[in-house]
Amino acid sequence: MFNIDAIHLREINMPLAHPFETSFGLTTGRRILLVELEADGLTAWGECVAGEHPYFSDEMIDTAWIITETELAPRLLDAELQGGSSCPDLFSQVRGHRMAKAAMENAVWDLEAQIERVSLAELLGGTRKTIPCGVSIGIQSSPEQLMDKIASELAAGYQRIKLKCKPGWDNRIFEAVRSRWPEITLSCDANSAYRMKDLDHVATWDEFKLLMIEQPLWYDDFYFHSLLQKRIETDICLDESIRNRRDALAAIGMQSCRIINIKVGRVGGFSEAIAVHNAAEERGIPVWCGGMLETGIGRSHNIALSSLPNFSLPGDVSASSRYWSQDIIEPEVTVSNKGEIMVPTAIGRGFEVQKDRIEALTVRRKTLRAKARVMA
Ligand code: OSB
Ligand code: MG
Repeated sequence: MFNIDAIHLREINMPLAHPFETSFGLTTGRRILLVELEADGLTAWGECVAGEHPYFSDEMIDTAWIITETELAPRLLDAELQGGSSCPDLFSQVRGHRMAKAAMENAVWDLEAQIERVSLAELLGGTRKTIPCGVSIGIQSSPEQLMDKIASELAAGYQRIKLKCKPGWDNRIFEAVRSRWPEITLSCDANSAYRMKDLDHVATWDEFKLLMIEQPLWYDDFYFHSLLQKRIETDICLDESIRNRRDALAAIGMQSCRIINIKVGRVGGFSEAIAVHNAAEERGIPVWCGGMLETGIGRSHNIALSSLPNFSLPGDVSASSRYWSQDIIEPEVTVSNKGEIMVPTAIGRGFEVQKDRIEALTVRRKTLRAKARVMA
């Protein structure tokens, strides 16, 4: 059993090395909520993946901040913790706000790994020594620019290319890519940009032999995805729709998808991410780890999660340098020329947090401390 002595919340602002465009909008820089826990002389970290706007999900950094400060932090400071797995019950009175909860819970797992003196990957039940990596490539200003990007990511060794798409940036792009690279592992992610009137159109994508089509329809839908999945051969992968294990069971049961993207923030933390992973594994559904343009803190947590056995497809977890001119961890995350990241075996997350750098990037902060505890 352990207690948390203090929680430091901060917002850091970091410009992206390259702007990232999806069907829901353009991101040029990130406003990121970081959670730092102090306990018995140890320091642990969590990163909230909520965006600058509520465009990917209904959360955003400002809602995450207020929920963390007013609801989650007081509960955590009052608690006797067994470990990260204590958090879901602790936070269950608060509905939704899964990205806020995940940042807190993941920091507790980060702490637990240090207390138990094991790697975070081992604590989560990971078995892989390396993880296979793909990249997610945003919508570009021209097809030529996209082709150049793909060429350089393939040259770097990435095992799978995922193209962000939307109406007007789809068939023409897939055709151009397939005519230059007929054999590469290729997928697409629509971030909910299509509707039922587009079904015939989406059905034409079978000819591009995509590994999967990620979240083509509404962000909160299972039923219409199941109708689409019946119409096409290509596997559908759900991202936005899967909020928890029950959603995974619903989607698998309704055959709304044949692959699941797990984002630890989207499902509310490592406990639920492991539950989704296990539910999918038991039903023969492969999973992969998604990304949310994380700094090295969230990235290191994604690497640990990706070491679980059913993360059998290349994920969106890629090198720090694709996002940041300078990351906030040491060493930065690098990818081998075979498109793999080594899973750290050191105690904890396996990457040192650069506190000086974080201080320099901080624009807002708040510290919450535990009330004096009466010794038993
Ligand atoms: O849908 O997977 C997504 C980035 C921000 C929000 C949603 C998504 C993404 C990505 C990029 O695809 C993943 C990454 O490189 O971190
Ligand atoms: Mg996605």
